[in-house]
Amino acid sequence: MHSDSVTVADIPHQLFDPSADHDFDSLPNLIEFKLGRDSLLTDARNLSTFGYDLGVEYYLSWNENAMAHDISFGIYESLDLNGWNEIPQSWIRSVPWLDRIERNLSLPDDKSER
Ligand SMILES: [Ca+2]
Repeated sequence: MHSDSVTVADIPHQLFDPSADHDFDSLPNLIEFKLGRDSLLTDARNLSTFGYDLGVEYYLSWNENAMAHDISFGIYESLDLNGWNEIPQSWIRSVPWLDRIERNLSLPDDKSER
């Protein structure tokens, strides 16, 4: 009998442990799920785009799984790698797509512009 529903038996056992990294790409299953990656495929490249528009702003862009709304994480900044401050979520622009959420953070080159 064929069914379109997914049961626990259909999920590979390697995915049950949120801290496991069975594809050895240094991303635990929980992070892979949040970022919409395949936990069984070594695909840790191109997780995000970081760049700098000369004299304008720094930017960071990444995608998240639209269904992983119960997992959140923060973006932190530091001037000396000792003290860290979380960047307010209000600074992150979110664009919802059908299967993912595109997140974009832009920081002005001159922080006085914030
Ligand atoms: Ca992994």
